[in-house]
Amino acid sequence: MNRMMPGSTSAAGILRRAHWYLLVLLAGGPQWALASAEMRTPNVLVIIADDLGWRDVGYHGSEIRTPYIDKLAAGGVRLERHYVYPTCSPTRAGLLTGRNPSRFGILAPIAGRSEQVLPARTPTLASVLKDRGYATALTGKWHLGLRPEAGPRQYGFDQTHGYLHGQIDQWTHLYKNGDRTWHRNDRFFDETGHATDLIASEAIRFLETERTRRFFLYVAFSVPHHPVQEEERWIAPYTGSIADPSRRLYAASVTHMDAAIGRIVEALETRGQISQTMILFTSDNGGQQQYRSETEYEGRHGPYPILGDNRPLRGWKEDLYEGGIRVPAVLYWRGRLKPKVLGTTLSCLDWFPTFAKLAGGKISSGWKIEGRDVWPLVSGEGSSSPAPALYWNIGSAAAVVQGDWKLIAHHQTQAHVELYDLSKDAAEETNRVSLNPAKKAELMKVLTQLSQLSLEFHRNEKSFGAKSYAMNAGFSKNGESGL
Ligand SMILES: [Ca+2]
Repeated sequence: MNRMMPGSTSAAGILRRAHWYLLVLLAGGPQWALASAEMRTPNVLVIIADDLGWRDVGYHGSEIRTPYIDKLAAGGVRLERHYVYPTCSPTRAGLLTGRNPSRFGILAPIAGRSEQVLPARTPTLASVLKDRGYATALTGKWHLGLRPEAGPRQYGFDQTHGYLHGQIDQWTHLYKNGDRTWHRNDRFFDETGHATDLIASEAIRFLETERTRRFFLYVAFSVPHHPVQEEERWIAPYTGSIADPSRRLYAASVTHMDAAIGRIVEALETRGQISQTMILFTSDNGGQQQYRSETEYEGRHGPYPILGDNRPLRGWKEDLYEGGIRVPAVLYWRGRLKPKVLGTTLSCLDWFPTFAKLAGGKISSGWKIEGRDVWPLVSGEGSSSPAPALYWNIGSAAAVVQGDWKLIAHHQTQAHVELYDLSKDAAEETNRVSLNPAKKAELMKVLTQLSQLSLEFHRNEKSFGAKSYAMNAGFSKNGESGL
């Protein structure tokens, strides 16, 4: 008898054969379709360090040990000219929206008790991926609205954990003025542990959740931003190699974060998700030179005379020199992206359109996205459009990078202008304004054009200026948690 054999030639056999093929199709078809979809739509994991300098990673020659970040760099695409904004909130706004943060009036960190927020209903990477069926989560720093009602869940994240403000005590998780900020899903709560460990553990809990959907996980560490508070086990390895105690603490915080990143990557490997997950690692701005305050955190922390290291780049966090805005960054997708070092100009604005497109998301022209899809460039699978001119506005100054040239215009110093040829002078030592007046005029024109787009925002959204809000019991360290 050949009842289930497909080789039968009788009429009944042909029918049975058709049935057999149908069974094969039903059993194998959806799996094949899923495998195909997996190649096109990866999970997205964004890991962002806070104030990590250019030379604060092992693969850039630092004395700080970052073996797990180095492993991502060695196995992924090293982005050696990846631009961000010189402080926290602007970079996070740009990364999540693909638009210049000045379009939202976000020129500097949202601090104190400011009511400034990312405008409601702004499309974000999270909302676009959520619309594509992704599970979306944030753990760590938000910094695009300091109150729970302007937290990540209003902008496309299914779940959130961490802190809303720009900086926290790593152990108490209170903001520098004592306000509460540590929360889960918009409810303030208390959790015991170092922020680095808590953020990594939350990320791993999310990764270990059983689900059939793709995910977008945004992991925003609180370090090496001050206050740098580390246990002896992280400091001890640097006792003999770093003399300055504050730099030693800083190094310990970076290595601690690196180990946390190692835990997250290991969780992906253990669950067999590493080859289906695109990982972006970046810093939000350049390293900070030093920190001292007698009032913040009631004067408990610091002074820290030496923190980050941006060498050989010029300048620090808050500067428009390369040291403030050009940061360590890596794109990693095991088995999909070939390792390479990429010196092409990229921007944090590029990840919104790149990841959205990979996920099959649609971007409306009405969103006025300024980043570009750089997948052809990073993957080597095609040619990418030339890098557009990049624009910065930090209130006291504005800058533009076009090709190899950069112009910085200081508003508050009698229109003092600086011009640098980054191809010959990456350290920005020679101001070429008088040497090349034609290039200065060309870039001033570009800068003026790019600044016009921000005026449109300020005409329409006057209500989004920074305002102080009244003391709210919910923000007191002794107050009740919740909205
Ligand atoms: Ca920062």
